[in-house]
Amino acid sequence: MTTTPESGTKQQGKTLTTSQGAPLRDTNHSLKAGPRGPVLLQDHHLREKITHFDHERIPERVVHARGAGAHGTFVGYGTAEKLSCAAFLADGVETPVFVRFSTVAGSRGSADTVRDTRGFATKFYTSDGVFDLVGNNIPVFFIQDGIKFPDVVHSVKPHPDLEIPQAQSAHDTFWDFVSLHTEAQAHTMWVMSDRGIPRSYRTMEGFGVHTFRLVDADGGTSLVKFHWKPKLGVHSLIWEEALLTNGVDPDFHRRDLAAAIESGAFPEWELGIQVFPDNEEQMFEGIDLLDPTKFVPEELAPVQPIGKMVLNRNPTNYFAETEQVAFHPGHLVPGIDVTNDALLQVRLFSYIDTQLTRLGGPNFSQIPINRPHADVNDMLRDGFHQDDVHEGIAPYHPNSLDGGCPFMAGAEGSARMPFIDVPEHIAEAVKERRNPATFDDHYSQARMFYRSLGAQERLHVQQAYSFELGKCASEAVRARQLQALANIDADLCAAVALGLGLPAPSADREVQEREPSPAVSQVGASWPVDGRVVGIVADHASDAAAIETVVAEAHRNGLKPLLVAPTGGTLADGSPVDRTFLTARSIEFDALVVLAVPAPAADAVPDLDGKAGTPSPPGGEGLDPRLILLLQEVYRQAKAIVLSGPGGSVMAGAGLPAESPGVVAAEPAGAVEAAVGLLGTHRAWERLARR
Ligand code: HDD
Repeated sequence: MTTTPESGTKQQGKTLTTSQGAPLRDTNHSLKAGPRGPVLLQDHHLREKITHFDHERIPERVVHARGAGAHGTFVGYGTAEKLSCAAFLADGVETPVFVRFSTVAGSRGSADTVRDTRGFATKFYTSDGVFDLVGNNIPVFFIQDGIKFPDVVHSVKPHPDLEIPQAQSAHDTFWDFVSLHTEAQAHTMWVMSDRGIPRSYRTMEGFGVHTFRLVDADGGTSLVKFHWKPKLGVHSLIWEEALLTNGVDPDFHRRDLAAAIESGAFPEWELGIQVFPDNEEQMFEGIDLLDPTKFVPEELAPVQPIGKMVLNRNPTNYFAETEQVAFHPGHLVPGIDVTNDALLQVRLFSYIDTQLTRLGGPNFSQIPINRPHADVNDMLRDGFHQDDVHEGIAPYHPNSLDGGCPFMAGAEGSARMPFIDVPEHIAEAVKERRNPATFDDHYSQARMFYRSLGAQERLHVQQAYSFELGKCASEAVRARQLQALANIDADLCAAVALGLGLPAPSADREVQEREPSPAVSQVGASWPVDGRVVGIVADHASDAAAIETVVAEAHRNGLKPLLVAPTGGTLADGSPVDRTFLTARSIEFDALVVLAVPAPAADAVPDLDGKAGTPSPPGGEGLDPRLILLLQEVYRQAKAIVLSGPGGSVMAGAGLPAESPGVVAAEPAGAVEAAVGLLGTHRAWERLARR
């Protein structure tokens, strides 16, 4: 990782100065009247240092405050050329990008693996200016109209009296809102599914959510929905992992993204579009394309790939890049336009407005991370934090004094292709505050999504609702949400009601049946394993050749090996121990290869995290209790376990069945191959189904 103390900075080998460049001799003592004080007001360096520090923080984002960013490249396939004249979508065109992933509800210092929607915002620095695709990892949104955004956000944020709970939806105000404002039910269903706790930013799909409009070179238009498809497939944590991770490594997603890039396992996504005719109805198969609480199943409109994004460089400075990056759904380029989706239209106002407070004025697009790579010749002037030294005397149009410049795109003298607002016929309309009738169905897609999941995933949804509602104090809120679940699926409602100890209500309305969409399930497919983490349990007596072989094979297969041993130090092959039994925890590993069965150390240092208190199952007396805990957790989390050499006997000692899906025996030479075979499906799903 780049954050080692040894890593260099531009200041290495340089002399410390004030912000004005004056060299300094001492930054450890303030200027005083004698060694015992008082401190003198004239100490400019002291005042500058403290004043700057006092103003180091800027307001965090009102939503999506916690995030991680990365640089990369997007390459167009040219497959969208017929539909859009956007230059960056043309065949082989390479465009630099910066991506910021985020959670929505939590503050900047909250944990990564809470149950929440994730942001997936991409800035394309195209030759025609910046295009921002500001999406989420869930294809539907809570609300249909942006005017409700403050309401939904206030409901999920901590209660205003004590600012509790942080980064959680499991509390009364959130469920009060979503049970009253039932258009939020579909999005909530996705968040209660495994999608709400991703394994990694690298294993998330991304969605533009809204319907956008593509414009071709002749002005022809089509409606599209944008999708990011991860090379590694969609993969989530299970709830136990998410909870443990919040405590063990709150930076889990940040670290995973940075470590993958650092190690060369560059995260990749394909950008794809679902295409619909741009007609007056703006409907597709009974789905209103302007309703952002609905998605169009891939089975009805396939996702057609139009380009590939690779993230290959970590930020150099978190604040300068990840914190100061400013996205805006209105940052569009010729060839891509918005639709009348009322959620999108309100966003067009909100994003620029919020930057004025967050980044301190109207010139935030001059901050390096926000600067377009295309030529900027605007007539915007002055304001706080103005970095440009504009020349000329006529920042107005038309002018004759600055040679009539800058020219209008498309006019004589300008080579640039203009952004054309699509001429759209607005039907004769009455000014009013209401939605079309097609927005009234709040349940059919929640039901369809739930019924499209695998049995294990449905169980997780039941558990998530039971947990979240179980944390609500108000019985009226719990009962009202149960009514919404009754309209979605009677079995789901019954399972949650059972957990809450409340009666399960019957549906109080007819809900339209929709065909299931198997594409939304994570169960069943197999994916590449790049950058996945394999823990190798060994001890100081383990065979050097076996360790060497497993580590080398892991690297060869693009996995990240971590050597786990009872204590630190160096193993027989000369490799340093990466994790001791004290510092290792199941959540860090996607698979475990057990090469040794270390006995409890007689002189073990008293174990501060209570791991030593794990009871030994019958037959496990000879095993280190911390290894038993590790195995039990990895087993419960349905991760691959490969038993090799002396490691073969360890399952019984940990009270676990040796014969189980996802548990295999292999020689050291074949151990990693066995793990890779199991890792492709992300989990031993059958093991979860057994419980
Ligand atoms: Fe938003 C940030 C995604 C609706 C108002 N939003 C923000 C970010 C993402 C999204 C990924 C973080 C960007 C970053 O990393 O800096 N937001 C969405 C999606 C939505 C959506 C996918 C619906 C489909 N948002 C939405 C509405 C409003 C906002 C309806 C307001 C009416 N969103 C904001 C904001 C934020 C923001 C307050 C906070 C920080 C920022 O913009 O720059 O303006």
